[in-house]
Parts: sequence; structure tokens; C-alpha cells
Amino acid sequence: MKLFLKLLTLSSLNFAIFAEIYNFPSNFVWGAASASYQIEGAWNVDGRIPSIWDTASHKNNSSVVDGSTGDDAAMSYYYYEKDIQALKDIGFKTYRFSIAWPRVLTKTNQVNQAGIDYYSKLIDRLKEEEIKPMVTMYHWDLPQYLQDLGGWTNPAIVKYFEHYADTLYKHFGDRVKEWITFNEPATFCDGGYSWGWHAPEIRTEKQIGGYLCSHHILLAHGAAYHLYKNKYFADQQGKVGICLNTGYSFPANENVTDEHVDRAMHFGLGRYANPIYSVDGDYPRVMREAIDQKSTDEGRRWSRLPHFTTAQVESLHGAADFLALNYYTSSLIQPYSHLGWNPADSDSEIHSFHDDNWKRSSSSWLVSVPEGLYHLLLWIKDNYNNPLVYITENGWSDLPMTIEDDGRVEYLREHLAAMSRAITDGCRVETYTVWSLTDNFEWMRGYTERFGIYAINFTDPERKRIPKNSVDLMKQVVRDNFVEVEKD
Ligand code: GOI
Repeated sequence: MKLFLKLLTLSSLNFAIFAEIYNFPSNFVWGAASASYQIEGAWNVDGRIPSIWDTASHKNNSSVVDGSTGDDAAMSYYYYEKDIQALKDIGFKTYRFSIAWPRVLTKTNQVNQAGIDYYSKLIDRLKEEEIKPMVTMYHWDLPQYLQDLGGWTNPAIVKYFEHYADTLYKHFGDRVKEWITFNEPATFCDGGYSWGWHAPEIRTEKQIGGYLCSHHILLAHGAAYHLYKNKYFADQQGKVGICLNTGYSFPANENVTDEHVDRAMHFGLGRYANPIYSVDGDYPRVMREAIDQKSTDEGRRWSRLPHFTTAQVESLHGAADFLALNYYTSSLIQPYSHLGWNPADSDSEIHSFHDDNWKRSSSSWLVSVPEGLYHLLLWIKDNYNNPLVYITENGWSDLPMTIEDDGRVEYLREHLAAMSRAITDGCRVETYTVWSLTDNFEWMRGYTERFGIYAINFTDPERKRIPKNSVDLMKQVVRDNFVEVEKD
């Protein structure tokens, strides 16, 4: 029926294009996502203390490619009404944003009332517009004073995070019903503590820092989850999850087996998901065994991958009400052994790379692989007992002020279609928030790569939110609950 209508409208324009229609369940929730440091600005206002991203972006010769900072960004601290208007204009029913830890707690762990007031106002206004707030507690802006104690490599951080989570539940839990503890530990643990290309820019040999970070992140997530269940759930009735990012690993050729694919997925996604969502809990067995063995071979008396106690394994097991998933891109994979490479390079011993035929964005790491989203969702369903999934980021980058963002429109159409197919095949995806509501500070890429569905000219003092073509697409999808993909 819908397909028929489509052909009629097109035939009046004398086009011979066929469109395929992909539907979504009637209760599906659409929205957009953002993150505090990337949009708020007001970095030194109302008692906000410095974060590791202030440190990284302010230092001489910072690694941010255009020398920019998040000092002002989209100025959402002042212009949050513009963000709400932008959400409303599309008809979005949820907004995923993050709270800046350095705004709500002081160096001595006291509540900073001005910070609480800001988020409280934002949450109230969203609710007035019938937009559900979905809150990320940690989207990478760690207070600098905690980094000075070792940050995520110091076990003491678990207690600090638990106290921070407690503060958020206490002040906002009456109105916020969806909590995400961490955004993409895979990015900030290895980026920040193994390779050093992200704040706090620490490099360690053989991923020692990254593995310590992951370990404490998992424990901190578990602590925040159980705190909610024990102290707040009875009153507040909300959900707590963690946000993980991964692509799908496609075999590069016929010599690459399913076992290689699973190995790549376990080292990437499983490192974080297995302890929480798998049937057995703890780190994936392939990871445990490989890293223990390598550590021994390296002459260490301890494994670079820390061990959970039995009690910790049990407390993490099942400690989430949903899985928040960020999906951007995928890879082809091939084991080092096929390539005659030195296996010492990475613990997985799997090389990943892009197919030259995949469409490229303005970000070197981001190519369009919609099939990857479909396969990833099915892999998650099969390996983690079909958890409730929210797609909390998915998006495309182009150059500044690309209003006719046809590349993004096409990327989004194809990825929404892939998501629809996965839902048809039984995956429990119930929410989708596009990355990102507006152009923003794109970490080490500064303002050179843009992910917004609304453009911002960062020299405009008003920071006007200018709709790109993808806004029209999202309006249509929200209205009709289906997406059309051209078929040739
Ligand atoms: C989200 O992360 C994030 O949550 C948002 O805040 C963010 O705005 C949004 O994405 C958009 O980025 C090819 C050294 C493959 C090591 C090229 C150098 C891999 C690894 C180029 C440089 C690049 C999305 C960094 C997930 C981290 C960007 C994960 C996407 C990885 C590369 C590299 C490359 C490199 N990733 N991130 N990388």
C-alpha cells in the first residue's frame, strides 16, 4: 500500500525510481543525542571545575587539529532552549544528553547547586515538551583533580563514581527514567590510557592502562547499577544501562572463519559486554586465555587483564536493564597469522581494515556499512540472550555548513532500514537517537568535522541552529514511522 503510494507520487514527476519501505513498531521512540563537553561551553562558569578535556584542549600545541576548545562550543549552557526547539520541530520524543561531572560536584565532593539547577531546568523544560530525558552520566569529561589521582586507573575511582551517580539519582531521578552510566569505554579507555590520542593522553605499553581503565569502569557501572536497585528503584522505577560502541567484523576473504569473527567481536564488544550481558559473565574466555598467556610469556607475574573476584563476577552479571549501542561503521578482518605478521602487536592478533568500496565520510575512521548494523544487532541477540537495545548514537560527518547533507540523508536512510530489518528478525531495539542534534566540538577533530542534523556557525554569537536536509528526513520518519530507501 505504502509502496504503491510512493510509486504514484514519483510517477507524477516522471521518475522511474523504486523505493523500498521499512517500517518500525508503533511504540518506537525517536530522538537525538549530544554530550556535555561537546555542546555546553561555559567551561569556567557557575562553579564548574576543570575537566581532563579542558586540560587537553588548553595546553600549548594541543592535539586538537584546529587548536580549538570546548570553552564555548554550541553554548548550550545558555541556549538550551534552542536545542529544545530543534528537538520539538522534528517531533522527537527523547533527548539523550550527558551531565558534566565537573558542574555538579566540587573538588571536595560537595554539591554545586548552580550545576544542579542547570540540569534541573533542562530536564523540566524537556518534560514540559513531552521529550523524555535520557541521561549519560559520563561522556568523557572527568574532573581534572580525579585524573591527578590516576583517574580511571586508580581503583579509588569506583567509589567517587558511585557517589556521583548517587548525587544524580537523588536530584534528578524523580524525572529521569533512563540512565546510561558510561559512554563508550572502549573509546576513552584505550584512547585515554593505552594509545594517548584522547584525554588524558596517557600512553602505556601493551594496553596496560586501557585494561585497568575498563576494569574499573565495569566495577563502577556495577556499583551505580546496584545502588540504583537498592536505594532508588522502588521509588523511581527507572532503567540503568551502559553505552558500548562497536562495529561488526566481516571476514575479509574465504579463509577467515566464524571463529575469527567471534574473536574480533569478543575483544572489541565482549571486553565490556560479556561481564554484564553474557550467559556466563566475566571477560570473554578467548580474551582471558590469550592475555594471561601473553602476560606469562612477557615474564610478568600478573595478567595485563585484571581479574574479577567471584563476588564481582556475580554482581556484574546481569547488571543492566538495557544495552545502549553506538554504531557508526564496520571493518573487514583477517588474523595476523594469514598475513605473516608479528602477533605481539595486539592481543587479538586480528587486523581490521576498510573495503575500498565503502562510502567515506569526512572522518577518516567513518565509512558507511549499513549491513554491519544489521549483523551486529543479530550477533548481540545471539550472544547476549536478546537484550533490550537502544541505539544511542549513529551518524555521519561532513564539512562545516553542509546544509544539503545528502550524504548524511543517505547514510541515515540505509542504517534505519538495516535497524528495521533487525527488528523484523527479532532484535529488541526500542529507541534510536541520532548523533548528533547539532554540530559540536568533535574532540581531537575540533570543529573540522560535523555530525549535527542542525548546522552551527561557530563564529555566530547566537549559535543559530540551522536545519540541514537530514532534519526533513527525521521529521518524515517520526511522522510516518517508516523510512524509504531508493532501490536501483
Ligand atoms: C562517538 O564515538 C562519540 O561518542 C561522540 O562523542 C563523537 O562525537 C562521535 O562518536 C563522532 O565521532 C581508521 C589512532 C580507523 C588509533 C582511522 C588513530 C580507526 C585509532 C584514525 C585515527 C579513531 C565514536 C577514533 C567512536 C574512536 C573515532 C571511536 C570514533 C580511531 C582512524 C586513529 C582510526 C584511530 N575513533 N569513535 N582510529
